[in-house]
Amino acid sequence: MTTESEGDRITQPWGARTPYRRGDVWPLRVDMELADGVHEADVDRWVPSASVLHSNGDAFDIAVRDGRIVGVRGRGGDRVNRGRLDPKDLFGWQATAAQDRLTTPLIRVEGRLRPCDWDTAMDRIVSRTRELLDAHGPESISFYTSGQLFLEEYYTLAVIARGGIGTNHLDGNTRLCTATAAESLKQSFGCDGQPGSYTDIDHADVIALYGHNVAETQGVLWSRMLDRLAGPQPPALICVDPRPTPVAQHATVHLAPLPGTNVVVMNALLHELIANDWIDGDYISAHTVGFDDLAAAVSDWTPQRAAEVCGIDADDLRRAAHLLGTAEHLVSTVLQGFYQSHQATAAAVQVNNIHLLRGMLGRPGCGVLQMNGQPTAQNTRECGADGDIAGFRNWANEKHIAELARLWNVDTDRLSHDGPPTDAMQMIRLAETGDLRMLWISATNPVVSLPQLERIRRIFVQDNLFVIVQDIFPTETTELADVVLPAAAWGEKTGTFTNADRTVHISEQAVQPPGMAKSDLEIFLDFARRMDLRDRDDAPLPPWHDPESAFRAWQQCGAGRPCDYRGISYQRLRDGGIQWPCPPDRPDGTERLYQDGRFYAAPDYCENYGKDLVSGDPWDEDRYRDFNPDGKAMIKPAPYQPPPEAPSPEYPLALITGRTIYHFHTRTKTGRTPQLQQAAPEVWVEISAADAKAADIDDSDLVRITTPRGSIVARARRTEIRPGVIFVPFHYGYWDTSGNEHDRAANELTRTEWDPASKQPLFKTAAARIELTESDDHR
Ligand SMILES: Nc1nc2c(c(=O)[nH]1)N[C@H]1C(S)=C(S)[C@@H](COP(=O)(O)OP(=O)(O)OC[C@H]3O[C@@H](n4cnc5c(=O)[nH]c(N)nc54)[C@H](O)[C@@H]3O)O[C@H]1N2
Ligand SMILES: Nc1nc2c(c(=O)[nH]1)N[C@H]1C(S)=C(S)[C@@H](COP(=O)(O)OP(=O)(O)OC[C@H]3O[C@@H](n4cnc5c(=O)[nH]c(N)nc54)[C@H](O)[C@@H]3O)O[C@H]1N2
Ligand SMILES: [Mo]
Repeated sequence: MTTESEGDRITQPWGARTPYRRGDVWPLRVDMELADGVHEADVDRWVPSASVLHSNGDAFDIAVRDGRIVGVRGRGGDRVNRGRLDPKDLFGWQATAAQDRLTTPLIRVEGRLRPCDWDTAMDRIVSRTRELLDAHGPESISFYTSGQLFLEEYYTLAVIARGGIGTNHLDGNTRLCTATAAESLKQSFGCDGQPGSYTDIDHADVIALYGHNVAETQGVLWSRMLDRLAGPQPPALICVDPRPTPVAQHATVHLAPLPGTNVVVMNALLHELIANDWIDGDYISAHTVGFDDLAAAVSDWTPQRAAEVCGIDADDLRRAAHLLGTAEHLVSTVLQGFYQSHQATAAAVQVNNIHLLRGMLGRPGCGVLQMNGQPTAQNTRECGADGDIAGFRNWANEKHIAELARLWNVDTDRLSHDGPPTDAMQMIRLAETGDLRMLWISATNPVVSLPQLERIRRIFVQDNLFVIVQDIFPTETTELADVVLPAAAWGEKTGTFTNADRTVHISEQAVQPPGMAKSDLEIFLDFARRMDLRDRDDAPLPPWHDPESAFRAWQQCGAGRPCDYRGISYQRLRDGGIQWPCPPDRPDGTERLYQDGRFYAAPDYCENYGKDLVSGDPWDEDRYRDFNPDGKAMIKPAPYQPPPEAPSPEYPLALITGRTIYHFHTRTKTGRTPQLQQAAPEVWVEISAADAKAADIDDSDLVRITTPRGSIVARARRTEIRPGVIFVPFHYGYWDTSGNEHDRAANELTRTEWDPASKQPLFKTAAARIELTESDDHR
């Protein structure tokens, strides 16, 4: 075992290599970071937890000394990270102790936010909720939550919103994040739930990454890949990304398509698999429906034709297809370069199709990871705190609705289900039109993260919209709120959450929250009690009172569903992560789904009845039963459609947005972490040498970037990005932690536009122009 203390993990984000060979167990490497002057022996207590700064689920213990968090140490025994930590894991814990935490509730009085006590803030919320329920009914009330709370908190909120208040307007920022992951899994396999496992990396001979910069966004998973690359029998890597990411730099084949043309890349790869007969006919006929339609749909997509549309080399496409077609153990990962780009669900489903055509599922080394991004996004989805309903149930299946009503002991008609649960983009639209009058935001910062910010600000300040924001810091969004509620952060509360490969971890309270801050669970339960929400027998709804009792209620809700947690307990989680499904007769959990070629797709069991991938029109039960009576995996093709906003003479560049390894989202935590903030203090724009030259721009010049929605100023950074494309990280809001304002938020530029099937916004498809700017005054 190597123990890595510090080193320079800012310049060496992935640490030292521990090479291993195919089929071996990934070696241990325990990483640790402690506050200056603190040694391992000085630590009073180690409290089990996992990272909340990405979806990887890196497990570690929090070091506590004198009632304060003083560091973290990776858990060598955990299946996910085998002790490793990435830079945000190593340093990010410092943020919760920042001086400017929210410590009291705030209410708006004569235009200004003023501190108050909990009774005053909650009374204001409860009286407004009651007024709105009386005057306009439950559909005037909405909740916009997160992918960063705990399972217990989402389940509680779902019961309150859907079973207590009776509104259909509950979604998470997971809509911006993994709505397409969930939708693509439902479309192909009938239900959400990651087929693959991280251990598949240990066995793969080809790893294909589609729009996924894993090196910067799940650094420990990338370390696993780097260690395979450094060992004997390294896997081949395929990278589909317009930028020269670290993944692209290590790739055997790098395809850099024009943004918005992913479906064409995929159709050409599928064309080649079929044309060369690199498919598993037995698997296809035994376990799938829909192959003939796919074969017809891709028959014209020769590499030559696709290469012209995507602006790439046809031979590169052929080389990638050859690797995919001849792999014996293929792992694919998909993330925002597909999910936030044009034809998101359509493209993500084609990755599933490759695995179905090749029969590469449910065996070691054969897995799809339709990745998550946020640490607890999987739980938002499974608890039904997003546009799904709890336990991956089907809102259009009366029996599923009746099951939920029974579990929650409420009348079936309390659960609004005339249409699909409202998605976040539609909720914002309803707020804009005035139909929605209360928006309760928890653990998300939409005034930086939603597209077209000028519009979002305009909507949030409307007089007839009552905005509640529950956060741990003041943000661009709390600034516009009517009531602000101070929440306890990670490390200050207990709960469980599930990573991108279905591994559940526990995170226990290590220290006290500051001031009057309370956990999100306590806040939601307090609201339910003050509203006097009741079930059919007049008992309080929800009936639980703390994290563990909420967890036990959730176990009942997930019983018999894929997200079955019955074999998991807080006590067992203290020893390390466990993968669901974990029914009582399989207490060690389940490494891979679909090992037996059986899917969660039976018409009576599936999570939805499917959709048209292009228009998003939902199918009804009859159509689903016709297409897939036996609940097999579904192969669905998608025709290409050109992106909605292509470069033009006025806006000649394709603008994409995304992340850097050092920051998390709107930087409320990483901007308050000295090492991380120093590593990436300001916004920049990546531009190719050719485009920079054409616009007379040098490295680190200040430039103005303009789209039809707005403009921002950033420093130019010349890279090997594909010419015609520019990239802006979206981390920098118009505020900084000192309260200064800047002209720099990427979402001033993005469009109000979404994928019709998953309703995920297109943060990676817009046209822009760029020019030198003289102004340095906003720095
Ligand atoms: N350091 C860090 N890690 C994080 C996060 C963070 O903020 N910071 N956030 C977490 C969350 S919530 C998420 S969702 C994940 C996101 O993780 P990723 O999806 O890996 O990150 P992004 O940078 O958003 O986008 C990935 C890549 O998509 C490429 N791309 C853009 N447009 C297209 C396109 O049209 N086609 C293709 N093929 N590629 C395209 C971009 O060049 C970019 O490199 O990261 C998680 N981990
Ligand atoms: N242009 C562009 N826009 C994007 C993206 C992109 O790639 N490009 N990516 C999208 C994606 S994938 C995502 S996930 C979103 C992320 O967007 P957001 O969710 O808006 O970003 P965060 O900064 O993570 O906001 C989380 C908020 O919750 C607070 N918080 C943290 N912990 C707690 C807690 O325990 N309780 C409470 N109550 N609050 C807490 C934090 O302080 C912070 O204000 O952005 C989306 N927007
Ligand atoms: Mo995300």
